[in-house]
Amino acid sequence: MRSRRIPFASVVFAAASALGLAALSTGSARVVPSPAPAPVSQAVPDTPFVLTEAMIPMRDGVKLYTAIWAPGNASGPWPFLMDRTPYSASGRTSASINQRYRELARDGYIFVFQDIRGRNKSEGEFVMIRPLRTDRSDPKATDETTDTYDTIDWLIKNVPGHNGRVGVFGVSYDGWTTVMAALEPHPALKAVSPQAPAGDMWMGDDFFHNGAFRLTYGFEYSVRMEWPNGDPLFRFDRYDTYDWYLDLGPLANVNAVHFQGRIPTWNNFIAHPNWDAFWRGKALDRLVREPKVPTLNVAGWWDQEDFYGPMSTYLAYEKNDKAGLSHLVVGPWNHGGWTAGPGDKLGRITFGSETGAHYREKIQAPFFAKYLKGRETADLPEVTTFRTGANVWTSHETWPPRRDYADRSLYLREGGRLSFEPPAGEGEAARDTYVSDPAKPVPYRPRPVQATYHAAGSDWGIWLTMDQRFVHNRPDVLSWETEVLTEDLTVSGAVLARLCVSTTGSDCDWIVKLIDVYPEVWPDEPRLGGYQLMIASDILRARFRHGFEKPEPVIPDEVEDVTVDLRWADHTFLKGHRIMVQVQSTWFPLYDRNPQTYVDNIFKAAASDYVAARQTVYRSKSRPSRIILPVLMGVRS
Ligand code: PG9
Repeated sequence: MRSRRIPFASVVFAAASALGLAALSTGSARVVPSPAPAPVSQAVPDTPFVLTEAMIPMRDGVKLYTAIWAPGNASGPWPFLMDRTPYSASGRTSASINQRYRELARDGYIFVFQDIRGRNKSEGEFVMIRPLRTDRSDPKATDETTDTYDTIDWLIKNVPGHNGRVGVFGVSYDGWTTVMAALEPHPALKAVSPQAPAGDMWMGDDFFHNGAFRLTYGFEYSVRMEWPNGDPLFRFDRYDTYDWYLDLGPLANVNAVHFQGRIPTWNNFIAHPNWDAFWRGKALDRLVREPKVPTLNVAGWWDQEDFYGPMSTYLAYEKNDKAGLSHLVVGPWNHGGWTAGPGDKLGRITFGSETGAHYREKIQAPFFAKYLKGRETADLPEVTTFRTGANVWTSHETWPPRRDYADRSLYLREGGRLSFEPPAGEGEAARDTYVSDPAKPVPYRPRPVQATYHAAGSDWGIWLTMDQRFVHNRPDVLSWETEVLTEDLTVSGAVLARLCVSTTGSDCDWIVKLIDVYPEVWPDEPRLGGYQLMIASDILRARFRHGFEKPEPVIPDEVEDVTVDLRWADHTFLKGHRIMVQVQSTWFPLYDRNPQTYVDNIFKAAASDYVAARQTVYRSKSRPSRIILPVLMGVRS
């Protein structure tokens, strides 16, 4: 291995304590005004990074390709910052490191990028979200935890110019490897930042949500990662993949027509349709016990891939975080949206400040500087969220916040109304119905639905912020909305839908969307007049309504309470806006179509199993349906 050492006048970046700004409100939440735009100084010259490449041996002899980029214009010692990835550790340049990691690069780190086992230039076999090794007595047994340990050990012993401290960070898959790195940390590992880690692929991240299969992502991602020796992107012969997936027919056709059993991850979907040991053994919130090193968990409110992962991992750490090592930051971002660009908007929605730049300069850089460089920086709040709608950064003592918030039920009412007053009526009139037809599923985003990784671009990254009017008033989408709000209403914490429902089928999906409806006249941006912005949304596959490990058929026409977990939000519905709830039973092709006839394994359903069903949502005094919102007390419509 070669390396270079050249003296360098360390650029000391003065980390302002933006997070310590004076609080505007009392209680457990501290609301700070959004900082002035463009906080990042562009005046600091780039650091010339020098590359060293190494094949680092693991305990079983497998060698992993590692790119080590050290500052070439100064003497250290520097800490290491490592990203372990399945997406290629090579191909970076000094310029691209300065661009992507500007705030960190000018602080001075040795950046390390490693191809995980079986990917790109590394040896060994790739296993999608590799489970922990089972035989702990075998000194040669490996997993991502041991691979990180062995890599850190090698770096510390072989790379000159370091200060003995290592940080690990990464987004999504790399966020997952970051959590694994900290499970059994090497003594030199001093800080980690798991960002959008894929936490539980069955419960709420890329491949399933609450047991409903994420068809587009499950199909397209597993081809990209596992197609044998071929073109990594599936060649759809339709631009609108809504048509392509509909024409595909039952899921069994994927292997019959396209994969022929050659994609291991697809075969695992078929073999493990329920929340079994296969999925639970990989779920981060079941693997982590307590944070062992300072941890900065990062999530985006409109993350189209892994929102559940970072939130549930943080909550799992919190159960045993006696030393206060773990922190959470949630911003108005899509998947990885905080890593690049100003973050002042997403799709059509604007945030009034550069939230991504703020995160990188005021939160991430001081976090690593504190634990890897020993620099005095302002204390990081336990939880920092960007409160959407109000567009302010807020800090909390806990997540979900407790003090100052109370759960309030917003009831589905007659005439499409939504109200904090429960319904009084009974009988035939106190229900709404629609027909859910798997032959004509509701699109999840306006068509054409481009392939996730389409070379000419795709709206995949912004779909969660898209105007929901494109399905409003469809006969198979129900909507209820409040009057115009006369005061701001802030919700902060966990959001749940408790629906009282029935279906004529023996299985179905319930999809619930909590929506902020903008005023009709929106002078700054007229196209936002009446905009329907999703704040929280999710799906429940009814077979799992009594538990995720064991599916059960639905009894046709039996009325039951079902809970759709809409996860979390921190949002102010501003005065002049309305709150809307939409309910539907297909969300295609994001989710596969539920046949609506119970079969043991939907991956094996026949075309004849797919039937239309009449769905009923009750909203009577004895059978209320409601959304439970954690409302900031003293402020309600
Ligand atoms: N969301 C991607 C992913 C993570 C983990 C497993 C499968 C997919 C990613 O962006 O890495």
